[in-house]
Amino acid sequence: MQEISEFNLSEHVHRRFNPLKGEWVLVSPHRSRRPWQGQIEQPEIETRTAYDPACYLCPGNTRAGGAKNPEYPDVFAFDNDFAALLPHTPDGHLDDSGLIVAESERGISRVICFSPRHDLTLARMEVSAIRRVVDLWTREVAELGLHPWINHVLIFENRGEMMGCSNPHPHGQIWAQQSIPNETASESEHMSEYYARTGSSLLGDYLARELDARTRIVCENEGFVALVPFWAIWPFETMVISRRPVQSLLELTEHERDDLADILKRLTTRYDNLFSTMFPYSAGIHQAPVDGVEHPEWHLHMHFEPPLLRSATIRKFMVGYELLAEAQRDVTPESSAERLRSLSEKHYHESDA
Ligand code: H2U
Ligand code: ZN
Repeated sequence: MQEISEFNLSEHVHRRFNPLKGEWVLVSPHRSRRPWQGQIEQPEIETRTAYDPACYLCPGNTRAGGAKNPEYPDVFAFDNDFAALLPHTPDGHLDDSGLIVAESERGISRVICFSPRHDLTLARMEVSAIRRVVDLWTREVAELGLHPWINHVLIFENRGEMMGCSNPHPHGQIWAQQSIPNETASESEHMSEYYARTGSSLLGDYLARELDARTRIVCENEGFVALVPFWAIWPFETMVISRRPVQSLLELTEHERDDLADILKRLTTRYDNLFSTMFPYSAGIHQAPVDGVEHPEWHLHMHFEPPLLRSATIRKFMVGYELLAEAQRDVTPESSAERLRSLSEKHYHESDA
């Protein structure tokens, strides 16, 4: 009979708990060597030029909806021409025995161009240019939050074709709306419960433990820490957490805004360097609802959810067990953090030059 050794997170199958969402993830560390004869992704070939006359987002060009972009020098925001959320939806709801339920939803969808340069990404922009993106995000949150009927603002970026990004021009989106969507509602609930019980920030206390352990940290500066969360689902998932338990972007000091720009550049550069490719991801900023109420339980953070698994061509699929039971991962968060930590913060594009 095979002897059972002592339980060990880097060897034995286990489930990890995500206290932010109250969900579990199955970790199967022994399984990372399984053969792959399935779909191979096409790595994106970077052939972009600084200006593309056919791009809807380049300065001076006409967008798909007919509007003309200004000759913007740094960042540029506009109302999405194909908005998923609209400001003038009539109020209404439907409730048939709590079984067939619907509510009308109002919102505003914005598109944010990070740079006039068609060929750049956050990873390849100067920190001072990313700082302008941070400033614009902050302004947008402040302005959108002024609408009394807007309670939630999500800032996000889909990067790469694999993540459904429609255009390689560096850009992100903002969806501001009346309701608190599922992901934020779940985090809100768990942060509130923790705050009510302990009087402190769930993520602040979690971060203190990570800074002690140092096994899942990727990089850090005075204001922010980038780490692979203990409960990460995606192979190279990370979170960027503010050291100070601020509720939203609106509370960041000038210095912290610079620090956010700095850590975004360093983290996304490490991502690109991992497989020497423009690393695809969905990233988003989670912050307190703008519902006019104080949220001492909230702690600003950013999620990076990248699909790639072993190379630029093999991705993780969320199917079968993940869709029907719970999330599952093979490589441990600790080994992913170690790989990301060991990479250079000089972009491979610059090293080639
Ligand atoms: P994604 O690449 O993450 O899909 O974001 C691009 C958004 O830009 C998308 O929501 C909008 C699309 O509706 N868009 C415009 O508003 N105008 C355009 O001319 C092109 C794309
Ligand atoms: Zn462009």
